[in-house]
Amino acid sequence: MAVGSGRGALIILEGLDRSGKTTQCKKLLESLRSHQHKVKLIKFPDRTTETGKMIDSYLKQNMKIDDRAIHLLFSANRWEKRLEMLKDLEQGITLIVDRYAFSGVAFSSAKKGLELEWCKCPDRGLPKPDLVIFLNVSSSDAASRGGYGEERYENTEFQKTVANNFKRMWDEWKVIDAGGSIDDVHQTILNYVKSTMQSVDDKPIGELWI
Ligand code: NYM
Repeated sequence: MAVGSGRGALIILEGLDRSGKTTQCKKLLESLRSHQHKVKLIKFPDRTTETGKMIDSYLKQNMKIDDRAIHLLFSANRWEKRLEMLKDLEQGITLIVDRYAFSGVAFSSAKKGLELEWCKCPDRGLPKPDLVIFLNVSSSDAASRGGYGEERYENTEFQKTVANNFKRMWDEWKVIDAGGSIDDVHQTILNYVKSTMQSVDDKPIGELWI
């Protein structure tokens, strides 16, 4: 593959908490970098910005925020990165994104009274991913991987509802069995990512859910 031709690809990794997304994002970054691709890793929520600090405080259970208000904050946390993301993509940088609007919708709509369609609205128009990879792990397997239960949402019942919500959106995604070895999962992801990077070329960047 020619390095540096065309725009970058927008690659999203999604999954339940403890599905191995963060490990896989880092391995993907290292692997693409070692082959001289221009690539960046970003993560949502970005806990460093002002909205991100409030989100962090909410997730650590230090602050209560209304369900719809926190949903909008998570969305704002993505919108504030939009211009930077578009600039990077146009400059040929591939973006690997650890969670995106799909997490926003799957987690918020697991709460009573928040409809999936309502939850999608604030993120309509964000840069549209060229590839969404979903790391599929059962909620009980995810729970048995370390560190579970420290933050808001990290309990098996809630994650089951989140998993069902993800399934309502996953028709066009690459769903990968995340129960395999770290290296096998990595290879599968890498193959999908490489073919997506080759295919984006100079195709215009789409808008999500429009
Ligand atoms: N989360 C993440 C949401 O509820 N809405 C969102 O829009 C996003 C991006 O935040 N349990 C949830 C999913 C996770 C938590 O994510 C923090 P992470 O990847 O553990 O930092």
